Amino acid sequence: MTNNAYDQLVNDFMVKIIAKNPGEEEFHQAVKEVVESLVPYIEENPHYKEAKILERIAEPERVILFRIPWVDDKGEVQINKGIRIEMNSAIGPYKGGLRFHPTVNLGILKFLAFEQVFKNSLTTLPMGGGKGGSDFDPKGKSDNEVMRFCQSFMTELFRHIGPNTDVPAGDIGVGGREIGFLFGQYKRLKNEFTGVLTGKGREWGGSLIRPEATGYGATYFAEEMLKTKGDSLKDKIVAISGSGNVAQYATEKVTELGGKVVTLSDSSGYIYDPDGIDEEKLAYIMHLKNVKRGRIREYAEKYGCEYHEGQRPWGVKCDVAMPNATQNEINEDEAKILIENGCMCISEGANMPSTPEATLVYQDAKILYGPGKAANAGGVSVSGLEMSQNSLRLSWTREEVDSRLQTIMKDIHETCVKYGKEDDGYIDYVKGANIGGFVKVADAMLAQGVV
Ligand code: NDP
Ligand code: 2IT
Repeated sequence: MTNNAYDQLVNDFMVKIIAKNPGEEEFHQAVKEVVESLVPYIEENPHYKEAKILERIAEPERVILFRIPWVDDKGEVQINKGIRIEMNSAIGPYKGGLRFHPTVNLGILKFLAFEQVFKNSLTTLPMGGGKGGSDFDPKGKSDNEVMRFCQSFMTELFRHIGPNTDVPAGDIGVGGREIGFLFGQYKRLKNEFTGVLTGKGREWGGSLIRPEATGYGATYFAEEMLKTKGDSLKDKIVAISGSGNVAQYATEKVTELGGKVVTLSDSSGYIYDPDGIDEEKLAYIMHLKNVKRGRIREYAEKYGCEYHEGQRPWGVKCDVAMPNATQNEINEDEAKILIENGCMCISEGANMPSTPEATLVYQDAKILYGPGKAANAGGVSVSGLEMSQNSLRLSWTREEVDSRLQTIMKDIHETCVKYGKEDDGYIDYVKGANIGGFVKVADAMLAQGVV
């Protein structure tokens, strides 16, 4: 088949997806990227086509929509939307984070749940895919307001989830504090202490290294990609976006491996610190963001470096870029600037942070490009390890979990090479991750019949 014929098949498929899921642009974007990789593979393996695996995998098994009423500190009633997408359970219970952010809607959570199916399959662990969240904005809310909101959220969600059914975790706006409140309410309603959520506190069923896992994993993935060129992170200049969970621990690991992180950001702007964000400065950021819940601008005021209001860090000269904030945060122009400035490697801690046009720029330039579903799979991998520890009623040491995480990231890298290496030696990690993630789920779906 010619490339034109493949394009036609992709377009025909997307016309149906768009008609069935109107207005869900991020979902269309995520599906299109996967289908572009899969169509040639499926033409070579027609049993997937006959069983309509692609059509089935793009339709959630179940979507739960609910009302979250709660009372703020002024005594006023507030209403938010609650959503849980149970996307695919072919290889294990639904698994994936919860996002609390004012932009959350059905299309964004469906894109995230769809990505999660392939990502979780890549981890080698038995987890299906799901995602959920709310348009609740934790910014500016008191701890008590966040608690009352989380309790109301779980008062509905609890009946749909369980340690063998659906196991949520954190994502944007959901960290240790929120998981604590959600877990407390689940336990109270069910009268059961189980591993129904991951990202729990260390003393109550959480895994060591889970907070670190996504940022560490994305850094290990960058190291693996660089290794294919006989290179490493040592002495590399690294631009990171975001300053939340993923960005913080990516900064820690990059620094530990000898790289220099020169940027971090939040939704208001970015800081540029050419001296590098060392251990002491990172401790300041962790306190600023996790305790004081302040803005990244305050870092520039404290350390006397540049702050660029309303901008993203991709114009800064770097060897490696790690977009660790949110979806579509690198566009085509920014991708071109990164390449012009000599960037050789992009490892995505965030989910779908590069637009399709940006991705094409990386692929044309043949740089090392690790897409989110491979590069950021370390977080959900350690969630999977947390589930195993909960089932065993044991807890592994930091070293044990970190070594398993490193092995998993290496395995994911190998899977990408297996399915993504081209004749000229270039590794198309997008194709590799999409096909590598697909095969296990698709075979399980075939084995389980038309369900
Ligand atoms: P956090 O809430 O801890 O941090 C999010 C960071 O991104 C903040 O600095 C935030 O800035 C910034 N940000 C969020 N939304 C936007 C936006 N619309 N525009 C610009 N900046 C924004 O979330 P995480 O660090 O957990 O998540 C970051 C990314 O990593 C997300 O894409 C998430 O899906 C992905 N991810 C997370 C995993 C995890 O284990 N936590 C696992 C795998 C992927 P501000 O404070 O101003 O909002
Ligand atoms: O996008 C993701 O992989 C996550 N937010 C983590 C999911 C999880 O279940 O740990």
